Amino acid sequence: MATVSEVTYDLLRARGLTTVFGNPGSNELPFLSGMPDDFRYILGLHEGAVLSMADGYSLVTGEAAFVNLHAASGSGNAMGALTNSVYSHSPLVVTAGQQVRSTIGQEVMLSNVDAGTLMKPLVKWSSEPTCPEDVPRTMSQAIHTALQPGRGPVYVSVPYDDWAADAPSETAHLLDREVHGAAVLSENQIGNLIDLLEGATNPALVLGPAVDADHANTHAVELADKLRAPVWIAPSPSRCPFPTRHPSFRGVLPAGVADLSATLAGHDVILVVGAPVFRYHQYVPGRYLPDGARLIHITDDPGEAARAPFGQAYVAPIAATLDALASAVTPSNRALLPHPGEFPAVESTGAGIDPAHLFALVRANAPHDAVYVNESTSTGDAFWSQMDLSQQGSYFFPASGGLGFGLPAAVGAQLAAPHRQVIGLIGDGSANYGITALWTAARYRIPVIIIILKNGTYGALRGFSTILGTGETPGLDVPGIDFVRIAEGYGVHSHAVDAPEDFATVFKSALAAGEPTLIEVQTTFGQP
Ligand code: TZD
Ligand code: CA
Repeated sequence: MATVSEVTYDLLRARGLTTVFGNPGSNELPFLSGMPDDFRYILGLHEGAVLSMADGYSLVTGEAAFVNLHAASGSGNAMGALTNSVYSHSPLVVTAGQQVRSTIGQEVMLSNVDAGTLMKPLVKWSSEPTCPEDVPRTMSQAIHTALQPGRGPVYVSVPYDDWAADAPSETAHLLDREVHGAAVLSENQIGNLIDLLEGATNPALVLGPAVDADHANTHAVELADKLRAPVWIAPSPSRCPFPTRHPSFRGVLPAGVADLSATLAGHDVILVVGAPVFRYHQYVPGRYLPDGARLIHITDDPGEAARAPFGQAYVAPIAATLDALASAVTPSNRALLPHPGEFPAVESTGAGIDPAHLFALVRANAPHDAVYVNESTSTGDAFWSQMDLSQQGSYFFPASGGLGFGLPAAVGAQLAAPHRQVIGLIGDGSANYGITALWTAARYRIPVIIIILKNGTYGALRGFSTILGTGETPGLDVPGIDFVRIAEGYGVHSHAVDAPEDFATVFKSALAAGEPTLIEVQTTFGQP
């Protein structure tokens, strides 16, 4: 008779979850001791890094990823990172080891008291099975729940004495279960949307991360081309849904209410696809929409549709809907949009490299299909003005703004994408929250390139101190960090540069090296 452990591993294999991102403790050892040879364990040294590595992996594969953490303390360490996974809709199956079932109530060391509620505000679903026999079914429920539309992370706590128990014979049915989804908009609904788009004088498209996640980028281009309409990326973007050098591309919408509606002034129909309406950030009150505008919202997340404060929402799959709209809409005879001109000129004067100049050098030297994981928080405008992103899955940013995602997610993304170069663009503040992922990159020889933008400050907070009028506050600067020595301590090759030509030389050799490399770049900071 098979054990709970054996059936669970069979189930994970059947669902393609043979990579385990983890950091173990005593509660997890009985699970790990049963791990079959065709599984691989990727050790991370801090649970925030473990979670974000798994997230980066899942973002690239588009599939679920499996995480194994230690009890409440390990789970707690991962919770900050988990805030990003919620808003990136990452189907992470997060598990944690629990103390022996009969002792949890005594609150012995390492018992995860009330484990089912620990992650509740963040995860889509959370459980501790009520008995050992129900562990495989609970794990199956967790995986299918994570992957249902409105994807998101789930959590399962398993007492460690459950793994050796006999699994009921009927659990074998779990292995070949499938959960299919089929809802698409009706012909009538598509027809109404087409009428609206064709009847618009000046339509605009606003695209969000789900367009990229659902591989709908080319459908978005077709729709924009047929409508001859401008395209913005929805505010606070965590992915890039549209080619940044396409004539329709207008950049990222500002993340304040008044600024956003002012940017869309003059448009009568605004079609938002694959984004919440909206992920505002800075509080700039005002009117949600410009005069005379109607907003139509297409999302695959029922929660996004329900909580939006305005707009007509349709809950539907993104790629199928965009495809249907792009195929059915009559091409417009509005004027063609002009091709974008040259990239804005860049130069660096004095000590250090201007961030826009750095991005121009990255663009000029990196492969065209490189994957960028960005966690440099004061350089967004420079990034979007200098980069040429055209392929699906080229850009990731922490979806909830929780720092500590970027560096580990770049490592996880590179593990998932051996044929694309992954480049982490990480601020000298942000790097510290996920720095231990460097060790994982070295240990498993994951050839990611991490570029540290070292300006010695929490630049974005300096920007906010201007917006909020808070002036000079404590805790704004991070001088005196030597990332070259830190990286070498973890076993990663590293270089420090402060001149554009040196960066280009070092970057080219890193691209050729096929090994994890960190480049610390002295950058300049201009008050945003
Ligand atoms: N802690 C966590 C986990 N997430 C956060 N978002 C913050 C703190 C607050 N925070 C920001 O929102 S941006 C920022 C902090 C500390 C500065 C990051 O500095 P950086 O990048 O060096 O990475 P810039 O370009 O200098 O802003
Ligand atoms: Ca900084």
